[in-house]
Amino acid sequence: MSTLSLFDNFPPEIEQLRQEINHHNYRYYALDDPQITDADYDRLMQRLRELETQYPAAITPDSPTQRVGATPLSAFTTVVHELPMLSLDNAFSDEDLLAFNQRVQDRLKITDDVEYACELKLDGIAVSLLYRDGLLVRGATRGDGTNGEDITQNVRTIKSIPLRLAGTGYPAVLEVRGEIYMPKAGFNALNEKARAADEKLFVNPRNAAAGSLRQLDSRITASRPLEMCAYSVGWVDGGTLPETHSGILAALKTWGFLTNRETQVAKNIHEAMAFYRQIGEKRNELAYDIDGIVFKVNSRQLQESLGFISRAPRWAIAYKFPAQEESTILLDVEFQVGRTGAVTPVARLQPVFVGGVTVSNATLHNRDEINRLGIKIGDTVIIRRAGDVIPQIVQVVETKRPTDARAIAFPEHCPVCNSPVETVADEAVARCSGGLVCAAQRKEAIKHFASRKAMNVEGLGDKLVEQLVDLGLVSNLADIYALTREQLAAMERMGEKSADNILTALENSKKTSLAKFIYALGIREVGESTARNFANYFGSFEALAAADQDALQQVPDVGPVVAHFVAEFFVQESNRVAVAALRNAGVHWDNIEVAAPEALPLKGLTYVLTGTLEALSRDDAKAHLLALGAKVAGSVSAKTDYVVAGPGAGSKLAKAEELGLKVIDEARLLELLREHGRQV
Ligand code: D41
Repeated sequence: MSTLSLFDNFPPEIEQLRQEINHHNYRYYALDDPQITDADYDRLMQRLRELETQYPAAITPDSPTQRVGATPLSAFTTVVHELPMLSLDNAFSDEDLLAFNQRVQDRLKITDDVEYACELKLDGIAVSLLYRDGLLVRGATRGDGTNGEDITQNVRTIKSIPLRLAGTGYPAVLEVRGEIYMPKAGFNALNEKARAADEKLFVNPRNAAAGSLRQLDSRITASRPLEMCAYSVGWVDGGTLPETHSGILAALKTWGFLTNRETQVAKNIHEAMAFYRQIGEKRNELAYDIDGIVFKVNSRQLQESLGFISRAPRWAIAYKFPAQEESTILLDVEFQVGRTGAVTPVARLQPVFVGGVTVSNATLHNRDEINRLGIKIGDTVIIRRAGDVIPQIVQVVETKRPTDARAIAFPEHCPVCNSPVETVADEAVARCSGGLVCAAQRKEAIKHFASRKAMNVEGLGDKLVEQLVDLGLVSNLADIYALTREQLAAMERMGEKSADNILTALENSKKTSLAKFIYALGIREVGESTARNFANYFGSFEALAAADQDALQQVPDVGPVVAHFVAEFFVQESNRVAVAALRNAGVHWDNIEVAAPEALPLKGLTYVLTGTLEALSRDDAKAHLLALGAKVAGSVSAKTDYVVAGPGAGSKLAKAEELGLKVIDEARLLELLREHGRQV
């Protein structure tokens, strides 16, 4: 189908480019080990497109340029699976799993250990891909296992699915089965975009993957971040396959499929159980959602003797993890006021066990979110808690709405200080207009000021700040430096000893750095690293306070929004007064000598810090490097110039060595910093 006849006379570069691109796809997806940059890959694709525009007759359906179809379908046609796609039996406890192993041994009449292939159970959509002579000819959903839908046009757009198999030795007919899923990062980005455009959000990555595959227009599917991971084979003809399941997965990898890299072979059910726990612990850190572990008897011969029972194989089982979604009831909505006055609706829920913890609150973000969900008090709602993120309400079960469900009234006045709540056009957030008149905003401002990364007043925690503000002992930032031993000792759960400790901590906090002081002020959108950039750029507080918006935007990573908030902060008389009061109370720092940015000695160099540093904290090491003009990145890539590796450095160091990057230790870093006049 793809071979050209002898009479065709196209430049050989076309076929060479296709082979080169397919090779890089294989390196990228199957091996997870790219050899070229994305930009170089794009250039190869661009060149191939140019040539194909020049020689349209040379275009073949398996050319890497031909992933997206131009004509939308009017409906999906039905596919009858040649071999039914089976389902999986579930286990919910160690006992269930041991009972499964026992059944396997009993059926096989053995007492020896059974070897299991252990795979992550990806939470996506099961699909079948049919290859004839190495060419992808059909893609279908699992459907009910017997009948699925033909989604060939859509699966072709997924770059981890080879249009033409790589390597050699594949059967003439090969049906590959696997899961199409959307990685968490892609899902979040997709929903972020939908939120900005005021469109309906996807409930979870699985629904997003399903919705993306259900598109009649494959151009939409192509725009969605989907991946496919191969986990078994179906119909096979004209060839043989390895004797074990793990062998089949290895073969699929050589043919260009992405296979899950966490997969392991356990020599018995106990090792399998240990694998379940090990993955359970890092479930949240994985780049994609999983809902359990699938254990498969590794020997295909044993699989065959075990056979299957009503739609599910006797040789496989899915051991589920705790669900990340559960339904519960919305009991009430309360409104919290944050440091910047943002009024955030918080859902009070009937407690429910989800994602491994009991959840009784969830954020509702803002007024738009309430409208978007169409939620009322009394509703049954679906809560999702994926990883360590704040639990979210993702859906309302409208069919379960009680007749006395109440609408949620968004307050027009601040629930704390009664000042009007304002909404800026184009902004989803409603804010209390009370500023520092509002006790809630004052509390949050003081908590932030005292926090570890700001002024670091040890012992001045959230509860204490709340009491001090409620009693009127503290109403602005500088007031904390006027607190007396008696006042502090009289607070709940405080004694004279702790009062003294806090007084000492307050005294110690007065000596700070310019960066920490700027951060401590809690200017909107000015986080730790932005504050550090301001400090290093301006060198003194006076210079920062005097800068206009144009000058502010010269600072690395500062755009018009941040510049606006900073300028606005210094325009307000009350803020200038607050800063003066803090300096009167004795807060001080050393100014920083600023060099012209082009003169910075480490300009243009990117550092990555990994492992433990002993003399410096990682934050301080980073601050020094930034001050010298270097960039400090979180991950190692070809763009990294130096990796600073301390004891315990792991994968980043390995990657650095693989890429042949320069690696230095902490002693060398300290030397370097001193050479450039940093006091360390
Ligand atoms: O990752 C998965 N979701 C997954 C699903 C997996 N890793 N392996 C699977 N293996 C099978 C058998 C054993 C029947 C070949 C599966 C599924 N089935 C499956 N997916 C949807 C229904 C069944």
